[in-house]
Amino acid sequence: MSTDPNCIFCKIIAGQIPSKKVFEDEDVMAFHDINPWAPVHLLVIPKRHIVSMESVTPDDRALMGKMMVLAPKLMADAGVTGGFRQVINTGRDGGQEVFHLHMHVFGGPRPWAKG
Ligand code: IU
Repeated sequence: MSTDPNCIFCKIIAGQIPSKKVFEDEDVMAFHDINPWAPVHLLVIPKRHIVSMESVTPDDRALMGKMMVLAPKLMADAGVTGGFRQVINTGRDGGQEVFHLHMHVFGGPRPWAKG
């Protein structure tokens, strides 16, 4: 499993930095965003250090599918009933600030937006 010792999300996965974890298996982890933009704001990340969607290859299809399909379960577990939004920011122009691939999952009553 490739990790980056300087990556904050790799440190979260390793438990070196605490997080409010809601899910973990051998491939992925999900936790509450530290600065939520929505009533329920989760991040779903691969455990392997992947910098961004620009680094994803066809070999990552199953991993990306797992992350996508996890969202409805996590939202249901969080009590979100009115729908949700999944967002992946990629690169500087895509608004990516943490360079370990992550999928935002936003749920809860609107209005809300990235602040
Ligand atoms: P972005 O897609 O790279 O812009 O989003 C990064 C998110 O990671 C952002 O919403 C931060 O609040 C969040 N985050 C976090 O949850 N915990 C951290 O230690 C750090 C960032 I650094």
